[in-house]
Amino acid sequence: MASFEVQPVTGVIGAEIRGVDPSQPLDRSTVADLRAAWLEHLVLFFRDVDVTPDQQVAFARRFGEIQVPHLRTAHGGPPEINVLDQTHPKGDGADTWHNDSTYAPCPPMGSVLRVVQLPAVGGDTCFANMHAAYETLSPGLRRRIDELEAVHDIVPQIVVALERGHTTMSAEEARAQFPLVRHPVVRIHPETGRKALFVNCNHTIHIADVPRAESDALLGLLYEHVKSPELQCRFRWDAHSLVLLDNRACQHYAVPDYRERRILHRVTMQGDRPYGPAHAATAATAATAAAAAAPATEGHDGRSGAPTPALAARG
Ligand SMILES: O=C(O)CCC(=O)C(=O)O
Ligand SMILES: [Fe+2]
Repeated sequence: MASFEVQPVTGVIGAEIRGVDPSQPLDRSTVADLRAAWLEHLVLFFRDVDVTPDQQVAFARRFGEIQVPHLRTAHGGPPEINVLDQTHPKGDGADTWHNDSTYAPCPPMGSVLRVVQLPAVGGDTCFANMHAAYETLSPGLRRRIDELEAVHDIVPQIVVALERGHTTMSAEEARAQFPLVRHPVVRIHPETGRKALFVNCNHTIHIADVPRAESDALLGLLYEHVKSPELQCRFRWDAHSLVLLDNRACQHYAVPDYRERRILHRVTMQGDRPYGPAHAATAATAATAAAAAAPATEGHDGRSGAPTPALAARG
C-alpha cells in the first residue's frame, strides 16, 4: 500500500501524485511505489511543489542514471539540465508527437520536466500511451509491425534547431556523432515486458528493408493513429508542477499556442538499447543475468546499460 495517492487523469495515461514532495529525500519503498505507478501510468504529475535545479536532478537520479546532455540547447544551464527556452514555439520541433532522442542507440529512459517560466495562458504538454497505441491496432497489422525495424536520424531535427538558433551543432557534426540507427518498430518495455509502438515523426525516417512507398504509407498510418485523443492526456502546467515521463512507452507534444517566453528545464535518465519481440527472450535472459550480477542501487533497477551518447537539442 503506497504512502501517497495516485489519481489517474484519464483512463489510459497519466496520474497525479499527491503526498510526495519531489524536492525532499525519498525512502526506498516510496521510490519503488512511485516507479510502479510510473510504469503503470507512464507519466506522473506533481503539483504544489517547489523544486530547485539540484533537487530536480536528485529526484531524476532516483529513477535512473542521469544522462548528461551531449547535445545541449544554446540556452545554458547546469550540466545535467537542458534548458528549453521558447517564445515562438510553432515549428520548433517539440510541437509534434515524438519520443526524445531516438536517433541515439540507447534513447533516454525518461525525463523529469520542470517549468521555470510560463506564458500567461497556453503551453500545455500532451502525452500519449504507446502501449495502448500498439494494442489498439488490428491483429494483422500488429503481427506485421512486430517483425519490422525502422531507421532513426538526428539530422532533420538538427536542421530545424539550427534554423531556430537552438543549437550550434552542424548537420555534419551531428551525423558524425550519430550515425543512422535502427530500432524495432515495436519495442518491448524492459521493465514490464509490454509491447510499445516505437516510431516517431521527429526521428524515424523510414522502415528498413521495405519499399519506400510502403514505409511512407505505414509510418503515415501509425503517426495518424498516435494522434487519437483516446490514447492521450494533456497537462496544464502551473508554476509549482513537475512531470516524470517514461520515454520508452510514451510520446509527448508541446502545444505551441503562446507568444510569451516559456522556459522548461529537462533532466534525462539514461536508457538501454531497445529490443523487439524477436529478441525478447534473449534480452530477458540477459537482463535477469545482469540483474543477478549487478549490485543493488537504491531507487534504480540497474538496467540502464551503457551510457547513452546524447540528448536532443530540442524535442
Ligand atoms: O516543452 C514541453 O512541454 C516539452 C518539450 C519536449 O519535447 C521535451 O522536453 O522533450
Ligand atoms: Fe521532447
